[in-house]
Amino acid sequence: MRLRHRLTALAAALGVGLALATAGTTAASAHDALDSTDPASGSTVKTLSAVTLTFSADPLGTDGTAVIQVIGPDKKYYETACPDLSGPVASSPVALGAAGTYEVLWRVVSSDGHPISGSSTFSYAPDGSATPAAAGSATPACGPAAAESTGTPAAASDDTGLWIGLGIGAVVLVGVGVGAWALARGRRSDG
Ligand SMILES: [Cu+2]
Repeated sequence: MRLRHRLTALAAALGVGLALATAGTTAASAHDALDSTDPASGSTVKTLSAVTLTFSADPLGTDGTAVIQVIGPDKKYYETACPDLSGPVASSPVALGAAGTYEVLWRVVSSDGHPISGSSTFSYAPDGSATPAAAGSATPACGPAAAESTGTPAAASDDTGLWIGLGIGAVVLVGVGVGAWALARGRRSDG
């Protein structure tokens, strides 16, 4: 009898913990996702007039919340304006400089109201001298100077909700488990 009570309490505690962890996962997955980038991450282009990001839903607002920065091999900024948002597409004009590896940093407000961000790289290999190299700018044309321009994938912040959910679930699981154990122990000493 007593053992069955304890097992029932333990099963209930596990259920509550799992339910909370699952709730956290569901909330996190409501963020919009980046479906594609142009240029594609890791690709090489000969010419480029814009960087375009396509999301799984429409990002919110145009009032400075959407940022795309394009950083050249010389660490200068080569985007020439903030992105235009059109449905799920955010597109920024660029004028690239020297050949080399360029990093794209982006941040938008997901349609669920949460900021999401990420980065990718592409290579620029212009064909001869057909396109004059732009000078770039020491300061970004769009958004604040990037503290995250060292290549740290900001996309990791997408998972914050998931980890908070799992953390809360684990804490509750332990708490309820300890409570159930104490309760079962109390009953045992009563009997
Ligand atoms: Cu979200």
